Amino acid sequence: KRLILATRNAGKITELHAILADAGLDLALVGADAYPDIPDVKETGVTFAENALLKAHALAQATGLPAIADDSGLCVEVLGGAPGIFSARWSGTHGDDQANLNLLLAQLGDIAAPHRTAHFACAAALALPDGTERVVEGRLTGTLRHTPSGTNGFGYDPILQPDGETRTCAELTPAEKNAISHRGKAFRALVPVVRELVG
Ligand code: ITT
Repeated sequence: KRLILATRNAGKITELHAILADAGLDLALVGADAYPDIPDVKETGVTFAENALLKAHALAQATGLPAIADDSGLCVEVLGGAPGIFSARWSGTHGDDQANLNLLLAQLGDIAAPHRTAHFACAAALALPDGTERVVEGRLTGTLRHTPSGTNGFGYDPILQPDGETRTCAELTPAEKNAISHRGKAFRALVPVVRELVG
């Protein structure tokens, strides 16, 4: 039995394989890259959950297989929740992690630590070809550093220091990050749902 991973983000794919490997699902995970002819999904939703469902449904419909998708981002309190669902294209170029991070740091300027609170959010969606859908969410709260630190992970990891940590997400090992991350929490919560609905 196969399960489609409806994402083309390499950082997410690496983390999802690790998170789901521990779940003991008897399913072969097939990346969306195995279906290059399926066009990119327009993320027209206004929430992480809506966009995750759009991506999961698109791949489930196109492949006839169950699909899971991740929509995620960084929500900064002092910016009213931005970049939020626009995290991947904050600088204008989709997927340019370095430019996105630099722009965000510039926007925060020298705002002091107590006002640099933020959280990563992840919506994990499952869609079946018959239209059945489920979505669960996870969060990781922390503080944004003034300068990036660490080389692990992706996206905004070098600037988010999780609450209770002295290191940024990019200084944690992949296993340490997955144990506490928004993505780890969301997909661990989705696993029993996948087991029930897909097998
Ligand atoms: P897919 O739609 O193909 O899954 P995407 O990169 O377009 O890939 P999103 O729209 O969900 O996915 O954008 C997620 C962005 O949020 C991502 O590019 C990062 O900038 C940020 N982000 C999400 N999770 C993160 C994490 O664990 N660590 C750091 N940044 C993260």
